[in-house]
Amino acid sequence: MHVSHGKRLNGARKVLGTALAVTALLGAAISAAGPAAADGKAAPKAPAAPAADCSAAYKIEQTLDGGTTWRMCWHYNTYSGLILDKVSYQPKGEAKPIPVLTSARLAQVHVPYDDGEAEFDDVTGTDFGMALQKLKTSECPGGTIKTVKVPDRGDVSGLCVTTRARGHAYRLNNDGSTGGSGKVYTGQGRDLLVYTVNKASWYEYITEWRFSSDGTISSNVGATGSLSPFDFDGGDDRGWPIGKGDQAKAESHSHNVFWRMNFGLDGSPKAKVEQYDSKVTPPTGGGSPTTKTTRTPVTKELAGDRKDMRWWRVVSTAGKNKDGHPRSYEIVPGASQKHAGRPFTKRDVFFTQYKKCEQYASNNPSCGNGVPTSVDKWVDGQTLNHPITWVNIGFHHIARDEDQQPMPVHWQGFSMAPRDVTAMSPLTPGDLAGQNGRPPNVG
Ligand SMILES: [Cu+2]
Repeated sequence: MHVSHGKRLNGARKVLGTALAVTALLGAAISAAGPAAADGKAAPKAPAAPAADCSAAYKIEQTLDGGTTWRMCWHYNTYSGLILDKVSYQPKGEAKPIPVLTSARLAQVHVPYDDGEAEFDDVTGTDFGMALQKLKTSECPGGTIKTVKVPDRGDVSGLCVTTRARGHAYRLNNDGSTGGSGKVYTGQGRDLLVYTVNKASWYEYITEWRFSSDGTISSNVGATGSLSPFDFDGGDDRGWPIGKGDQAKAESHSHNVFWRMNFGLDGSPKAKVEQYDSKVTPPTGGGSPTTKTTRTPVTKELAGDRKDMRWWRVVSTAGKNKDGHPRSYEIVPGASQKHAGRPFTKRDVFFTQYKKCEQYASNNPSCGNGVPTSVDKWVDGQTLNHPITWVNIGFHHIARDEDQQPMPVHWQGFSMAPRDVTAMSPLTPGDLAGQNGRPPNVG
């Protein structure tokens, strides 16, 4: 086990009390009362929402602009904290919710300090899940704060469900000169936001999930709270002076955040993974550059690296849109500073064949003795037909004076964008519903 708990957890004990810290150290990732056991009673039947069969307290449902409805269940675990289950998407015009994700969650926050003396797995190695923060009403503007049953801590009002404007969803000046109506079509988008704040010693992590009216899902982790007070001893090449002069150099470190997604597109765990690469060839002499895109089916487990013009998608084997195209979700990583320090941080994405005990990207507690504990080792050539998608987004944090106090939130994350989930944009105004595919000749 490479994780050195040392100074960080000493601090955590002080904050949270010995009992909590010890429970976390023993690795008791107890699922909080889940949907079925929420109150000991049978869950009421969900009305007309087959994709989210959980009791009301564990159900999230939100209709957004354009008539898009997102539905999901949630539960809570003392490692990852918030876990989303049975996420479905129902844009206007779809008779039934389209199942997208069977489950989605944070799978690690790995924090190595630059001097090599401290390295933390904040999700599995601190009190992350236990230290769910009670949210003030003002932290969940326009929304509802749900109560979370945290093992050994009781009820915490810590899950915010709200909506937020995201600006322009689309705009089209359907110019009369090109045969259009001369009308301007435009819409402002809204997102469903679901988030919690978990404390990991001095840091506080905001885990945010965002579901857009256009079918996009994003997750971002925002780090705030305080810099570690025990790490003000960074040298010139490993820290940054914080405070007067250069007496105290806050030690630089990375936050390598991992997510784990179990897709369930169209209700099936079976899916295909594809990698796309585009190669640009500059013109020889006159003419213009050309670009060729190739599709590589990912038939076996993969540890993947990002590259310009490379992307991946998870493709449904169970459903097609009304154009006859298989539904898929594309993985869209955000800005990342990949950390080369560990085999599991060296790669940007992993696609592994589903195995129940493989839950955390590193320091995985649930596979038992002798089984490798990190995601890189699970990529061992198995055929991929029930892929689990892992995304790693890194941030090298060189502190700055502004990080005190509290530290402004720094965000890192990724998106999953719908690709051919619907035959047209789910937000297409009724007037334009006929404009699918090659336009008719215009005079
Ligand atoms: Cu940091």
